[in-house]
Amino acid sequence: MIRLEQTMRWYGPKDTVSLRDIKQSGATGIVSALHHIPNGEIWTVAEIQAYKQKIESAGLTWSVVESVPVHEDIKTRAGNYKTYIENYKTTLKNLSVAGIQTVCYNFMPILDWTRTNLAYELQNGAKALRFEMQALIAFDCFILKRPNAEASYDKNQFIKGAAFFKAATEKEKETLTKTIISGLPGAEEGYTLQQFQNALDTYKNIDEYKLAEHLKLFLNEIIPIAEEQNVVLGIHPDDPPFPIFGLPRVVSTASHVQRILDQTPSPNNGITFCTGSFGVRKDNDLVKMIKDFGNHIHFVHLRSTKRDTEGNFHEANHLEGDVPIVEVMKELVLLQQKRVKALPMRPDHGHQMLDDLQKKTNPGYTGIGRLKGLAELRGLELGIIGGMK
Ligand code: DNO
Repeated sequence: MIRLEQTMRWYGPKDTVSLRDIKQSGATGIVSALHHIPNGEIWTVAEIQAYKQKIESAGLTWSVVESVPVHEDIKTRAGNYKTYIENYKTTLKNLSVAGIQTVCYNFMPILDWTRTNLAYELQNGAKALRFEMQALIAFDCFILKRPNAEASYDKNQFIKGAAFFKAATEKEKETLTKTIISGLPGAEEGYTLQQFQNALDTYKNIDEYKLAEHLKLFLNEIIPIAEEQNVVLGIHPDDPPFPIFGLPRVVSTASHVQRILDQTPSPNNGITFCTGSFGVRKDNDLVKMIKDFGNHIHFVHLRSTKRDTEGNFHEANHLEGDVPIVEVMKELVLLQQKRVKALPMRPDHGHQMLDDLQKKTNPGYTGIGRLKGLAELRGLELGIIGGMK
């Protein structure tokens, strides 16, 4: 039976987790990007080849690009968006020339993934990433002071946010600000408070429908190139999968995904199935989503989150939390059997634990936490396959 391809994300030569470490984890594929190239610029064949060479000399394969970032001008359809779309097409062509044909991207306005606490201590002393609504509100209403921010929240939430702000020390406020707007690993962009407010202003007249339209117009241009170049594209869901800072969201639910697939019909137009992001919403039936969108799932992020009823969540152990990971894996094993090529998956995020607690690590991307996640996930997959024989 063909198994899922085990991959791990690598942030390039500056990553504290080396290619050799990843090799030792048992992963065979690397998920990476040319992080040093500014958003919107063309990735040349020479640069791509050199990076690929580095990965291959460690005995690994560059399986997935995560991400070719979509420039803000494309999302707002302003400024130089036409040039950036042309550049995007050229980058896809160049990647294909180098033999890299799975590309992950997202269409989240301004901020890539967002958390409010990067060191949430679990009962066992390990640290997890956490998103807390009251912290977000404290930042939005009292630190950023976004005009009319209060209207985005219900009264109870707002009161909790105000209390959170009141109790926070200056240092805590500073850390919170940095956590939200300085850019988490892979986000490629960070902002000052003023820059962030300016960026928010560019979305003043863009609601969900307009943003969905912008995504459609973008995909209508790049999918034909992807088809021609045999490149598959997987859009990553919004993280968190609900609006923040009054910004529109277009990849949070199953019906959002359906709209993306209907708007630009093509086998190359697909998704990165991130169980952690989609799984934060109770109304996302993950198993049904794999059944419904299977042919369009080009890449998988496996992790679990534990949510409460107030919009807070933290990253759980890979096999625990709210994601029905056993059922999800069963469905992925079935999906894999219908495919000719191995579907790349990576353990997403992981706790900071053991020796990594002493190290400076990329939030969510420690060596040991991800090694644990990957080991558990491949064991689960093998057990399921074994039970099917
Ligand atoms: C976070 C990641 C995201 C993801 C991008 C895809 O850990 O899952 O940053 O890479 O949203 O474009």
